Amino acid sequence: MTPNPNENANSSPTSSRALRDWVNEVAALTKPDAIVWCDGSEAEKNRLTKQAVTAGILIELNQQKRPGCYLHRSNPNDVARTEQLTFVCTPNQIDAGPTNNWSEPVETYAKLRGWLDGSMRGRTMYVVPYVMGPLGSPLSKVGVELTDSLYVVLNMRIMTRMGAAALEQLGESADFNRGIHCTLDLNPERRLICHFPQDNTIISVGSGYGGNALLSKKCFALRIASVLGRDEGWLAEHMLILGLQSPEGETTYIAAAFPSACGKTNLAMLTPPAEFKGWKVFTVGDDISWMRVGPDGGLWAVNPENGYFGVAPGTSAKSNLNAMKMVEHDTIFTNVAMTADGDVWWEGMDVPAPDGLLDWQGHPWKKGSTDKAAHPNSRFTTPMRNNPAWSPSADDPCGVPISAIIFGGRRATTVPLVLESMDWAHGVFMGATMGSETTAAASGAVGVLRRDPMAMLPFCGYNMGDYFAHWLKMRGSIKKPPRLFMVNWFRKDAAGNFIWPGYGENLRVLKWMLDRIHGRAGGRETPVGIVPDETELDLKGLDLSKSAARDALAVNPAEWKSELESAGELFEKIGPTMPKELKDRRQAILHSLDGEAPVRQIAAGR
Ligand code: GTP
Ligand code: SPV
Ligand code: MN
Repeated sequence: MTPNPNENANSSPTSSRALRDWVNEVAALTKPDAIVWCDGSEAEKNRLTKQAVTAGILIELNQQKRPGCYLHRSNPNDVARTEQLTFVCTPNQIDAGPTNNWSEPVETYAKLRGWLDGSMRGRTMYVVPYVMGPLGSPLSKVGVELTDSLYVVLNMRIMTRMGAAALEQLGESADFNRGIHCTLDLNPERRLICHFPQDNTIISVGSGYGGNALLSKKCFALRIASVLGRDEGWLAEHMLILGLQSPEGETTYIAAAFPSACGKTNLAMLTPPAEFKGWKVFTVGDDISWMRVGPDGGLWAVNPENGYFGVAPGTSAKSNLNAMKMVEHDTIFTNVAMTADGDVWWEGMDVPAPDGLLDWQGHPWKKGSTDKAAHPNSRFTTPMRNNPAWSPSADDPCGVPISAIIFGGRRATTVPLVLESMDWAHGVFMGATMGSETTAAASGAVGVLRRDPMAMLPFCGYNMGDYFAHWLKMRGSIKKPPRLFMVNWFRKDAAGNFIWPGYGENLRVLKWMLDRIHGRAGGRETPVGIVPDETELDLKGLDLSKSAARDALAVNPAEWKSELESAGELFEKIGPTMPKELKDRRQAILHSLDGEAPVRQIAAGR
């Protein structure tokens, strides 16, 4: 190994004394053999990639077929976020609220310090400075992750604007998120992901996987940032951001919250159906949105990230062509299957499983086996600019103006394809009562319905009742509020098949939203929101029967009553911080579901 001139704590490249002191302090505790300050350069990437291959952390894939691509196999006990091991450590438990795991900060720091003491002996500690948001934007924030994982460094390099540019943006300031990540021995007994919002600090130990270990993502950009947003008057959300350009050339930006593995990456870069000539979708972001009131009084959003950490299974040329193109080069795959010639494979890729496949754990995989070859939460890490649909506005320091916000879950029943809220508070109610079936993105049972308000249940860094109140309060500062919608791509028929074809066809639903926004479409007003008639949705060229379309759009009062009962249980659980306005809204909707004529036609422009 060639010696690195940076491998000396005293020669730190930062002019922030606070950063220098903190790095020295953590190094004194963890006692690494070397410290490397990452500069984000190509040379550094090449050097660290080589080291990772030599160490067996990365497997070089076929460089003719997939230049710059590598495979990582994580420890089989470490393949998804672990919500039960994720904590919000505020001095008072009420500030974390009943939907977060809480632990007392002084005790938690003491316990973690014990685990961290000498934990990097024989290892290198990498200092990873990064910017969340466009460089130079007043909306952006700096974080620094200290990690002993090369996999984390190489992923952070893709996922964030990492290196010298971040130190430059930080300057002499002491205002940065402090993230400490230590792999330990990957023993689940010594795995904890702890957030200290009052100190802008995260400590994650014992996991090397995704949202547990790439601290920029769920830990900083959502859990910590949601607290910053509460205090500073903005929103940090689990939302994609897309630009939808009409054939006339007008672009409308939409943000959408879906729980993990429920379709954000797919919607953010969808390919319009053939019938939608001249329509284009541009991706600003696929997972996280930071939104503030802009100078014009509208809501403006930036994507804090610089890359995508996307779900592999189900990704095919048919479902998501842009994703297939973007993972052709310079991508790190995690826990996918590997072909005999060093290429990748996963379920739902729409190419048959080849002979000689190795599964995600590196074992030979037999054709016809009921075991998955790729892990259901296998992923790719890809630079944003690899996406053919990448929107240059993703780099705009001002962000993009948001005209609509969508909430959506994975629901086999009850929730129609699309619903528009009556007003902001009703939209907040829709988001607050959202439910979704659990997925492989988090460890635990899959397919269990749970309330996941605004897709933030695992990611809100403070009391959920206060979070709802913050959303309600935001209305007061937004002069031109976006319209709020709810969608469900996942409703099933009696035979258990998805009714709606989904993916690119979802553009048809987005178009109805645009038509609503611009006063061109009507709908039916039901107690739970406005739904289009099947005649109001543009279904030209789609192989979907009239009755299937009706089923996709149906609002069944009996189903909705039990839906609202279940939402009521969440409201109860939240307790004293639960806003009265939302509780009253629930009562009012339940009441009108019992009414005589719960549905009325409304015209375009209303
Ligand atoms: P995270 O990265 O975990 O936050 O997930 P995500 O919300 O970005 O989900 P993603 O787009 O990666 O999709 C997750 C899974 O849902 C994939 O297997 C997709 O193929 C599938 N999926 C996405 N969109 C649709 C859709 O419109 N219909 C159906 N049936 N499946 C979809
Ligand atoms: C999610 O689970 O919502 C993800 C993947 O986007 S992770 O980075 O692991 O959180
Ligand atoms: Mn996500």
